[in-house]
Amino acid sequence: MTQPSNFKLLTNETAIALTKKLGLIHTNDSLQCNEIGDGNLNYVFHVTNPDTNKGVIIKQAVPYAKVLGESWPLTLKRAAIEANALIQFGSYCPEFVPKVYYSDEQLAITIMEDLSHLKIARTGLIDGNHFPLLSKHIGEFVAKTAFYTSDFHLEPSAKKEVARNFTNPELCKITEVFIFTDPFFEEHPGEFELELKVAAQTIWNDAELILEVAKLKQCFESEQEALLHGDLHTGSIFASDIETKVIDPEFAFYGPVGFDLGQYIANLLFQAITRPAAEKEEIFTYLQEFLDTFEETYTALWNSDNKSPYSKVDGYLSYVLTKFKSDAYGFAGCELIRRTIGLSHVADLNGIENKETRIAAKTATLKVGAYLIKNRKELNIPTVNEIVKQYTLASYSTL
Ligand code: SR1
Ligand code: MG
Repeated sequence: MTQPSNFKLLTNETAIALTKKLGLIHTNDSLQCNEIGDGNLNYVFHVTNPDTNKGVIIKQAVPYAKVLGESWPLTLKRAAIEANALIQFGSYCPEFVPKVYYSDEQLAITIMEDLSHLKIARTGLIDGNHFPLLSKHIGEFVAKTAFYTSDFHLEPSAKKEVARNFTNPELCKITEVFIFTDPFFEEHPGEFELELKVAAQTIWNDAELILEVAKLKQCFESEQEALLHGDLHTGSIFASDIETKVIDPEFAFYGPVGFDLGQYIANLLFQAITRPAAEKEEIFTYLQEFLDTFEETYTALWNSDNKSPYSKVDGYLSYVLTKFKSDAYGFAGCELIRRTIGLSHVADLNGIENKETRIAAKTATLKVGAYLIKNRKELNIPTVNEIVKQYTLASYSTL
């Protein structure tokens, strides 16, 4: 594989040397470094001063997708896209993204704020931690980034310029293949347990569903509504009970707003599906708070900062919000299905040790996913709540 001539993989030693050279941690003493990357694509070095506990994170992309192996070459430009997206998002809501200290396009490196005092939201939710502000923060984050990067706020030519800088075909291709295509065709099987074959076949043979997925894929590929994070699942969010930070926007591109909304919704739904009945309610509160905050924040920005000559036209805002939400439920359905019978499974489901319970949870996930896709235009959170309860009860009662 050809690599850019200046590209060199970091080691713990060179990561420390770079941190010292840039003066990012003031010390005369020795620094420590661990490679902590557990994601699908990159290496992540955590450099710290053990005396003060001050640290930085150095993220380095490699010229292929780690999870797929060297046979899937992948642009190093994604590191620059990620750094630029963090900077852009930080200009709208600095409280919700890590600070970027340094980036090097040749080495595909971004050095950023150490967030190790926080927990990855997916892990925290699985462990039963409570994040009372998480959904309010993410709702505000998506509303602000979606509004400020759209044609409603930017001059159309300025927006096209930003969109050009965030053209991200290789990372979009991962989504197009692994979320919108492979899980829906029998001839492109993903990874899943044999016991799910019948449920998977139900998806592949559902002509109505497949047509709706085709429409959602078309929406993802062709609509340039706003600059998206592009991979806003709960593994891309650090949280505590008071703080929330969105990380990893290497999939950032101009796309449909519902995609970011839908990713977050789906990844909360894994929790709603897998939790015992009494603990599901908390997740539905998160979902409702998320959409409420998104809508309130977006509406306030629309009323104060919308530059479109049509902004005051009766029904226009409502039309836009309704479209975002129906796209969101559809995209959420695709995400639920791909994390179950496609690539890149989630710990919420795979971490269920008892096989029968795990298969029941995955079967319910597939059914909820298909329902969201087909009924996306009529949905709201209370209805989704009912559907999740019905399908989880039905799947578990067949045990
Ligand atoms: C090949 S990368 C697999 C998945 O990991 C990322 O987080 C995205 O969700 C992608 O689809
Ligand atoms: Mg990621």
